[in-house]
Amino acid sequence: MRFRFPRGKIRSDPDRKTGCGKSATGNTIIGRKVFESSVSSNSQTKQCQLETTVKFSKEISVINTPGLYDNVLNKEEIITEIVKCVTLSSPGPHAFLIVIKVGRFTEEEKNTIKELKEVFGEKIEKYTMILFTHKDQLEKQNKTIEQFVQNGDPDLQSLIKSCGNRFFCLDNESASFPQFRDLLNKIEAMVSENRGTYFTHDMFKGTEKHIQGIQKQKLDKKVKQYKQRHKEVTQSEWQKTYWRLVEESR
Ligand SMILES: Nc1nc2c(ncn2[C@@H]2O[C@H](COP(=O)(O)OP(=O)(O)OP(=O)(O)O)[C@@H](O)[C@H]2O)c(=O)[nH]1
Ligand SMILES: [Mg+2]
Repeated sequence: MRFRFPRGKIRSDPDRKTGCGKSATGNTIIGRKVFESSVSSNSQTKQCQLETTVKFSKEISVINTPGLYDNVLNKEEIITEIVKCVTLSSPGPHAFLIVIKVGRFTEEEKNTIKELKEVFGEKIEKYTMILFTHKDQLEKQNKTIEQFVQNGDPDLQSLIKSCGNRFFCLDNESASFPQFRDLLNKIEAMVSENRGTYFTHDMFKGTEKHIQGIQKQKLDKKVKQYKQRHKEVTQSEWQKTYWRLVEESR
């Protein structure tokens, strides 16, 4: 599937005062400010970025992406970046986190899982969790996230339901170790439910189609030439190179 939106113009989003906190969430998980996160009425993150940390003797990689409803990039550019993120996490991600700011669930966000399924296929639901940010704002109202969800928007409830009722709420402003540990436990519970499997390419036909659109033959040729010239490359070097070749093949 290919998405087409008029190019060049910033789509105005009256709801967008700042981002929902994707980059800030990435920083909380990594434990350092590695992703640019700021208050802005225009979308800040335009490219995927992979960062890795080691916690509890485990290597944790986080890939930050632009928002699905970014108001600077067009839809095709966003989908390309998000598809790229799945390849960056080769052999595949264990978890997708859909980040939503507490108290702000826009019309566009209601379609999130539908759009992700169109690109990545039905199985993505098994690997997805809803991650709310701005827990501090909820606490000011003496509300728990469970209360917020129970008394909240039915569309939000059905989004959570479609993701196996998995959700978590973070305060990125005062990112603490217990929050990180609890989030990691929740993600690991989902990984166990999936018996440790990661989300792989053959699970999503839409992505394959998308990549085919990027002149697959031209790409295959470039990959072959590169591999002939470079016999030993590390996985992270290869991930970077692969996407450079994808860009060159467009
Ligand atoms: N109070 C509070 N502020 C937060 C929280 N999470 C994020 N923010 C703030 O919200 C603003 C936007 O956060 P970002 O992480 O840049 O949002 P984003 O989703 O990455 O935005 P784009 O990359 O532009 O799509 C920043 O000023 C963050 O400091 C939170 O849990 N509590
Ligand atoms: Mg960002």
